[in-house]
Amino acid sequence: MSELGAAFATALLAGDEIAAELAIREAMDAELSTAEIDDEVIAPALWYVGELWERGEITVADEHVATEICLRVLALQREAQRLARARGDHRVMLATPAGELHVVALRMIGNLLRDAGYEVVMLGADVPAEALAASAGRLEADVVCMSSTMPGGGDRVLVAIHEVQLERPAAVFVVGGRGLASRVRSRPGIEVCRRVSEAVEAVDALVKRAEMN
Ligand code: B12
Repeated sequence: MSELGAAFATALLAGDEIAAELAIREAMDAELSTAEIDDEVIAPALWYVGELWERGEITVADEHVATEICLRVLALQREAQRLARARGDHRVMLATPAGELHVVALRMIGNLLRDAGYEVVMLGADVPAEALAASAGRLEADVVCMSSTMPGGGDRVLVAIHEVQLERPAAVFVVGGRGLASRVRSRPGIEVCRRVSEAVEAVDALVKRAEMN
């Protein structure tokens, strides 16, 4: 916390908006609450700026820049909260297709999406296409994430997508894993990813696009 506070104060004094934003993003990533960030990072940095100003070590213009950066950072916090709340309105279902037992990547994705604010329903490994489709329909999944590691898995993913689309036409898909053949490509409503770290961004983009349609 004190390191983040120091980094933030240094950024304010340097008039470095990007470094200030990075410090606050780091605080948010470390799961500090908004109140903690306000009380333990932003306010002390401004108190320090005030002391320097009183002592004549910085100008009133420096103080104004610091305050302006803090106000922008507050807007950033609000935007992050809005995004997290909006994600909570969307249900993401995760499964591996029939015959696929490798679930580590899927579990990682489940954690990332949950942390980002999405409602996550983890079906786990080896889910037949019809069962996945029935769950997606009954639980009104907005997004279905699938992972496929074994050769031939791409075909099973495509079959699963087809079945889900019959039951739940509004659903969109994020898929990944080495079992996907090259013919499984990204197209409208389907995003193919190489790494778990791409999952949240991919789901965000698909959900946004689906809402615009
Ligand atoms: C653990 C493991 C198992 C465990 C799985 C346990 C479990 N609960 O998951 C068990 C013991 C069950 C298992 C079984 C088998 N396994 Co295995 N297994 C592995 C191992 C060691 C690690 C897999 C793993 O978790 N990796 C870590 C994750 C995070 O990485 P990843 O899956 O590669 O995913 C990355 C990307 O592909 C992407 N990604 C993947 N999915 C998705 C999805 C989305 C939406 C997104 C955004 C991204 C994404 O993100 C990750 C990177 O960020 C691998 C070795 C390896 N090289 O991977 C072998 C491996 C996958 N297994 C293999 C084999 C052959 C088998 C068996 C056939 C063995 C046997 N004879 O029984 C069975 C088949 C089971 C089946 N039908 O699925 C082979 C597959 C070779 C191939 N492609 O032909 C491998 C590569 C081992 C090897 N070198 O031979 N296995």
